Amino acid sequence: MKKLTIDAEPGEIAIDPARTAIVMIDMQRDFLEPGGFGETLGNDVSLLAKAVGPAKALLTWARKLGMLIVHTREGHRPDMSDAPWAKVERGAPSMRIGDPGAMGRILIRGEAGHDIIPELAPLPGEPVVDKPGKGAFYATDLQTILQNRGIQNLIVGGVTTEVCVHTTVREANDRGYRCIVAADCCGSYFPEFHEMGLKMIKAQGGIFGWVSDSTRILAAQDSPGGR
Ligand code: C5J
Repeated sequence: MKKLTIDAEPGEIAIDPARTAIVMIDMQRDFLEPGGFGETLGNDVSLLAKAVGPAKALLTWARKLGMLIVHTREGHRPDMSDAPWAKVERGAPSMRIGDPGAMGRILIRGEAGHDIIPELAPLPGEPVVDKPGKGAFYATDLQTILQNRGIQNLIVGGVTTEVCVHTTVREANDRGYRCIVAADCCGSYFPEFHEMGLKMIKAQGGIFGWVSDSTRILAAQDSPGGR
C-alpha cells in the first residue's frame, strides 16, 4: 500500500495506511439528536451536525484505502452495573442515565439512542467498541484490536472534541500511537472548547498529536516514507 503525507499542524506527518486506523468516537443518536443524553444536559445538539458530512467523507476515503475503521459508542449495561454512581448523579440534567427518554433509556446499550447515527453507520466487519467511560481505551478491547492489526497511527473524529475525543487521544498518545485529529470531523456543544481542545493537542510541538481536517487528509500525497 502507498504511504501518504498529510498536511497537519504542528507539521506534516507521513503514514502507512495499512498501519493507520480511523477511530470514530461516539457518533450516536444520544449525542447528535434531540431527546438524547446531550440534550438532557441542556446542550444544543444541532451544533454537532456540521461534523457529520466531513466524517462521512473521511470514512468513505478510508474504506477505499482498505484502512481499519473502528467506531465507538459510550453507554452502559441495561442493569447499569458498569455506570459509576458518581457519573449518574452528576449535574442537574432533565433526565439521568438510564431514565426512559424519547429514544429509549438514556445512554443504555441496545436502546435506539445508543445507536450510531444512520449517516455514519458502521459497515459489516468494522469493529464497534462499547465504552463505559469517556476514553475509548478504558475498560474496552480497543488496544487489542489495534495491536492485532499492527496499527501505529490513529485518525480520530467524533464527538465531543473536548470530552471523549480528547480523552481518547490522550490515552492513545500515552500508549504510543501517533494521533491525527480531523478537526472538521469533530464537534462540541461549546465551539470555544472545540477550538481550545484542538489547540491543546497540537501545541508544544504536538504534545498529544497532530491536527488536520478532512480536506487535507483526503488530499494526502503519496510519500516515499511513512509508518
Ligand atoms: C460526553 C462524549 N460529552 N462522547 N461524551 O459526555 O464526548
